Parts: sequence; C-alpha cells; structure tokens
Amino acid sequence: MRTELDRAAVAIEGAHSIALACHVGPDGDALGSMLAMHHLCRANGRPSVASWSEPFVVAPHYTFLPGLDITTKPADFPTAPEVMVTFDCGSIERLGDLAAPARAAGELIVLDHHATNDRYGSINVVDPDAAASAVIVRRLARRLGWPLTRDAALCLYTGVVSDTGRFQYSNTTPEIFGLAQELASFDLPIADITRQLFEEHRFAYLQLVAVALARAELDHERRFVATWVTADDLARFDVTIEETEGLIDLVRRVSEAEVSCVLKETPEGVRVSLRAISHARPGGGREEGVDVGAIATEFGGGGHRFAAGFTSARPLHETLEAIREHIPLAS
Ligand SMILES: [Mn+2]
Repeated sequence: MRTELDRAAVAIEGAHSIALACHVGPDGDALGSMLAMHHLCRANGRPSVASWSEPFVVAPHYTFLPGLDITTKPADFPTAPEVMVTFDCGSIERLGDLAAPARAAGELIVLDHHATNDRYGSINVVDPDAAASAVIVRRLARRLGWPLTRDAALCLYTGVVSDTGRFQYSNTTPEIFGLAQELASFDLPIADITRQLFEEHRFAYLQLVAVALARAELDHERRFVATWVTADDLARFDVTIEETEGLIDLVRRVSEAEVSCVLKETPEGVRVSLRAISHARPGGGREEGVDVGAIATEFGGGGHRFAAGFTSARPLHETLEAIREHIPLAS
C-alpha cells in the first residue's frame, strides 16, 4: 500500500521546482526542518525556494542556521507553486501570507507532527508520534534516497534538540537518540548550537524577564501560573518579541503549577503560549493531566497535548481570565 510518505516522495521526484514554507513566527523545528529540505533539494538538483510569512525575521538564537541567506521574502514566493511543502504547520492559517500560494499549489505536501494538524494538504505526512518535524524530514530524505549533508544535519539537529527540549521531554525516545547520533556524526558544533539556542541572551532581555517573573501570578487552586509581556515592556527594554520565545520555559519550572502560560502583546493580537506537565506513573506510563492543545484549539490555535498556543483578538487580561476558566480546579 502506498503511504503518504511514498506519495510525497513521488511528487518531489517529479517536480521541476519545489516551494518550501513553514509556520509564521518560526521556531527551531520549523526553520530547521524547512532549511534541511532546502539544502537537500539543492544538493539533489531540485531548485527550491524557502520562506515564511511576514514578519520575515528570525529570533536571534536561530541566526546560526545555514541557509537563512538563501531564503526568499514572502512577497517573492511563487503565487501558484507546482509542488509546495509546508513544515511544522498544523493549519493553513498558520502559514499567514503563504496560505494563498498553498491554496493555489498543484500539489500541497503537509509535513508535520502536531496532533491538531487538520490535514489541509493534498498529501499529508503527519505523524503525531514523531518528536519533531525534523524526524519526518529525515524519513523523507531516506525514502528519496538523498544522503544527508552537513548543513542539512545541522538544521535537523536544531529541530530535534528544540522540540525535545534538549532531550528532556517525554518525546525523547530511544529512536531520537539514534537520530541524534547520526546527525552528530557530521561533526556538528554541539556546544555552540546549545548555547545560542537555549542559554545566550542580551542583558536587556534578562532585565525584562525580571519584570515578567516579578509579576507572575500563581493560582494554587488550579495549579496554574501565568505572566505576561506588554508592548510597553518591549519598548521600555528595547527587546523584540522574537527574543522572548523562551520565557515560557522559565515560567513552566514552577513546581506548584501543572499548567503555565505566557501572554504577549503583539501588533497581531495577544500571543499565548501554554505548557502542561505530565507525571510518570509508578508502574510505568504517564498520568494524563490538562490537555493544553485542546484548550488552544478552542481559542482558534493548536499544538500538542503538553505545548500549544494561539493568538487572541481580546485584551491581555480578558484573554488570561478566559484561559483560566478552561483550567479545572485541582483535586
Ligand atoms: Mn515541531
């Protein structure tokens, strides 16, 4: 039986050129997956373009990724690509400016691992059990018979290390270590990548974090912690919204909370990040807690059971109270 992965490979093998796109506000897995494919297309004689929606910028911790200099502004993206592939993007709306080319594409290959993916492609290579979209790109390259290059390996490693939280989350399976071993064999600068991705920040950002953590609210009854970043904060500290991507990873450390939330005022609306934790059961397996993917979906967003987000058109504090109503009282 022909799998979706087979169909994707056939479409790519038969294409003269390929248009690649990832979700708006791209993270390490979105950029890493897309750029890895961009490198592999070029190495295998398939002209490709790669882009994402305005704002066409990347967070400072992704600037080391090879291939950012050969990306294409969304305004210059083909309006009706022969074959288009989207990476790490759960719905066509998350493509922003590139949703129109996706709708006009001859073949639309959706390559993703979000459980909430709504299968908006003509070919949907969606595996919610994959730890990262980068894992699926590796499978596709193998199916195409395209050997990895060092640049592609560096991009895929970035996707894997980002979405497993440096091999810490519950999606960190033995298979992931197998893939990491393969990628690391390309002599990747592991320590440099890790510092830029997870540890290094401008002093101004840390000062903004101090303000955000000082105002954080802990709701003991719901085991829920939340904080926010206003447009005024960003202006006052001269920090970009992209720099604040990792703030949720500080907030979710609170031991008294199972659900954590960061809200940020952006020109497009209030951007919300949600995280939940799962507990190991004594006899094995995981205790199922609050499903933040389901909550985000109710607000028009999406994601995973333990990590999700959405953008709200309502004011910041109204949005926070609406989220709180969706979180059950702890028993
Ligand atoms: Mn991902």
